[in-house]
Amino acid sequence: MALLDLYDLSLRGRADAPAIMADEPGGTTVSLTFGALDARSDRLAALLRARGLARGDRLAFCLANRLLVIDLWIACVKLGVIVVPINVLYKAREIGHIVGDARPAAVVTTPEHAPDVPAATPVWDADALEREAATLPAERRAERCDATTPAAIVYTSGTTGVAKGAVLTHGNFAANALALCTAWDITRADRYLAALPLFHVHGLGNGVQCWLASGCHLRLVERFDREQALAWFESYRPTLFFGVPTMYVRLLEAEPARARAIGAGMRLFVSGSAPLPAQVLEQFRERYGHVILERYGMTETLMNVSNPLVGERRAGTVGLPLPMTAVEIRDPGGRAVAADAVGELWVRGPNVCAGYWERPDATAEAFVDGWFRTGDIGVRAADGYITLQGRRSDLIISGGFNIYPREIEELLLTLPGVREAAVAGEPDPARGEVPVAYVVCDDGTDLAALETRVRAELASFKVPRRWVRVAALPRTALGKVQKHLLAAAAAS
Ligand code: MCA
Ligand code: AMP
Repeated sequence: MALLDLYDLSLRGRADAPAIMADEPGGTTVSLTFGALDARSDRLAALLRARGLARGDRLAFCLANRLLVIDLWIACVKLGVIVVPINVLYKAREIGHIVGDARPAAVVTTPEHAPDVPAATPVWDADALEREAATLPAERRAERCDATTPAAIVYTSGTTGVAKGAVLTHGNFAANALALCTAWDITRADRYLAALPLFHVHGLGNGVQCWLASGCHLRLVERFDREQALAWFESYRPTLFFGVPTMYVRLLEAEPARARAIGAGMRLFVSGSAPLPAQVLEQFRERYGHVILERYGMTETLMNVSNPLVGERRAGTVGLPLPMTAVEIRDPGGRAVAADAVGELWVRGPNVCAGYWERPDATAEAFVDGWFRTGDIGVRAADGYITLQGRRSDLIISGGFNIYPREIEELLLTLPGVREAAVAGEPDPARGEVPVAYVVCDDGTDLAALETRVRAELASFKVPRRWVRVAALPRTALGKVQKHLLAAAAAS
């Protein structure tokens, strides 16, 4: 299945229908039909081609949500160019790794982030690109792509602390869109409020794909803002919202009457990327009159499991496998376990990525006989509902953003005065978890100075929220740090 054929049901089939309203840098708001959107990406594709981009080349972007990100995505799908999204919160060190690994022809970004791009890689200014594309004729010259054509390389950190690129194909995105539109009954009648960042799979792989596949209407905002979120709901009157649990915690701040009125116009609230606490689901139901639908996915697999649209949305569970995706719970030897027994989730389906970019070792480790090992631990009840119970790695998820402690620990160990360091997650009522640093350091080492260095080098959500000086790290006889004992070691 070619992804563009799916998009064309909307881009061409519904050319005169309203497609998108987007907040643009500078404060303007733009509205476009699907036909106008199609023309914009044709123009941009012509410009990218003129700049030498061809099928299989990579093009990175480091941008907050704006229309140009959508144009870039559709233009690259048309050209068979592989999109490499970069989190706008990343600093030079994190951007440098992705750019060095994916070797994009250029990074599209703003003057703010340009200095963080390695000097050898061209930087294309987003505003200039948009202006120049607008001067070109809108003529469709698309490549013939198929399900196996790579569409994106999305970086996701491994346990090594070094991010790996998951190669997601046209077929992966199409399968994900069809599964979600079917499971959640997304149609052209929907109105989707898009507040998730477009540089991650939740916003890009679910939001944008469901919108283009269904032909519904999308309202794009630059980022989720707790002060403005309610006003967006009231003025746009969406029917559909996808969010991370932190967004739902923030939405609970609404006055009951306001929340009820917003809920009355909504059809479906979906949560994912991190566990949704059962009490948040319950408080949200009381306040908005909706049971949030929780689902489970990964960058490497897009969406795997979802609570049902019709039927019981069971708090604390992620529901049942999505159409076309097989899920098995297996023991460490790779054998499927019985109902209610704990094991690792293995998944297989057209949604699962082709492997890791130029990492045959990591690909071979993750895939066994066509099954992908997620690293997530869970159980399946006798009636099929799956509950996640943890992860094989010590990943921290804060506000829906992933943090690998190893990356922070490795940085800390390079700083003067630090002898040993361990980073662990601590529960947080709004963000789910936040990172805490435990350090063994020389007398006179200033923890505030360490924090300043970390803030300069890493994305803000990775900066430990608490710094604890300890005499020694708790270790096993083999020398492995026992992270679950860190808090106790600090108290003693
Ligand atoms: C957060 N910050 C941002 C952004 N988001 N800065 C710029 N642009 C953003 N988009 C920074 C702030 O500067 C601040 O840094 C810190 O993050 C917290 O921001 P705050 O305003 O206090 O917001 P919040 O109320 O805590 O909410 C944060 C958020 C954000 C909006 C929920 O965490 C977010 O957008 N999360 C979504 C992540 C996501 O899309 N994950 C999907 C991954 P400072 O602390 O320095 O002040 S894909 C995935 O996991 C799989 C596939 C799946 O299953 O979906
Ligand atoms: P990422 O690498 O950003 O794609 O993050 C994927 C990870 O997020 C998964 O492996 C899970 O550990 C976690 N995740 C996604 N959805 C959920 C959910 N609904 N509940 C708990 N964890 C989730």
